[in-house]
Amino acid sequence: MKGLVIRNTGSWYDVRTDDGQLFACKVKGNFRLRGIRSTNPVAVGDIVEVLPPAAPANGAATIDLSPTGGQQGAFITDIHDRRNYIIRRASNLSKQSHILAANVDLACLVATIAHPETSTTFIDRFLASAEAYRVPVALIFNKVDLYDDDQLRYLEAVVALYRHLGYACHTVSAVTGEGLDNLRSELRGRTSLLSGNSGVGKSTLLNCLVPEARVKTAELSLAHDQGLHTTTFSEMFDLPSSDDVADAGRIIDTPGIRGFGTFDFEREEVGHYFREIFSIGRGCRFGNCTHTHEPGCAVLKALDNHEIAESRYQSYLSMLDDKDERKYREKF
Ligand SMILES: Nc1nc2c(ncn2[C@@H]2O[C@H](COP(=O)(O)OP(=O)(O)OP(=O)(O)O)[C@@H](O)[C@H]2O)c(=O)[nH]1
Ligand SMILES: [Mg+2]
Ligand SMILES: [Zn+2]
Repeated sequence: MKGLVIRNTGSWYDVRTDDGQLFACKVKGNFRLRGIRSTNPVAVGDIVEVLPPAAPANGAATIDLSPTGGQQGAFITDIHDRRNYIIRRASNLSKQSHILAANVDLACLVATIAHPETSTTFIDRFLASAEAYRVPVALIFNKVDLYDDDQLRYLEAVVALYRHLGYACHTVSAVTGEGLDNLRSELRGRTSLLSGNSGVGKSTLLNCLVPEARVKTAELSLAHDQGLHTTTFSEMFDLPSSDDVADAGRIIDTPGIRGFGTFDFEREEVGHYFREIFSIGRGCRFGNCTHTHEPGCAVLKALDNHEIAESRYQSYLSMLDDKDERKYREKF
């Protein structure tokens, strides 16, 4: 039976089959042979084959249900080919990866200018990873209700930078509801992932968009700006449809992440994942220019002329550094 993985609790996977049944599945067999070493062989968004539990021999209609309501005793026996997936490496040194979600149409990064602050390096690493996996992205700047004038000005500059690069940007507040209608239009008809640091309001936003979800969020507190890692597993929800919108889309809430680990790339490839560095870099004298010291480097020239943002270039350098670090450690 074919189904969609909608929840990964760590102990089991909830799968909704085409006929609408919910199964709490364990994984049968070894999917690790498929080229990625990941802590979770199956991810939310995967299309899988499910082996339902055997019917009780005596005909008694007792089905054990999991705490989330799925029928227990089912197995995932196969995973259909993934259109794409978003992966996160536990750390730069780790070969182990975690698949955040599979088969997504849009990866949304929820970011905040303050309470807590999302660094531009984090944003750029997320964007670079999405470029590498060819997944469209949108940036959602949340908590606009909290910002003072300086922070609002900074927000405006950040949004202008990313819009100029061609990324969709939304400024929203999960508390006042500002910007949510535009966001709903962006999500319509697509399967979207919500990612970002802990505490930026992913789950709070999800509860606004899907009121019946009622997922757990952190207690409102002004004392701490740090996230509390409230969400501990990924889960997919259907956005409510209406008379004029048949398919409002699906949205996946994920646990907050501290850093966005890197993926495998070659040094001269890093620039391919920064749109403006890629296009301006075509004018460099050397085809394998790393845009750090080479003569005739068009990127360094554009940086001097302020055609490339300093923050973007710093993020680019930080990803180059990762690569160095790994090479160094691998040697020893
Ligand atoms: N003022 C304000 N507070 C918000 C907004 N969105 C979320 N919050 C608060 O921010 C805190 C963290 O929200 P969560 O939704 O739990 O954050 P999360 O991103 O899901 O965090 P993790 O599950 O830990 O990754 C909570 O106290 C929310 O009430 C917003 O737009 N404005
Ligand atoms: Mg959460
Ligand atoms: Zn160059």
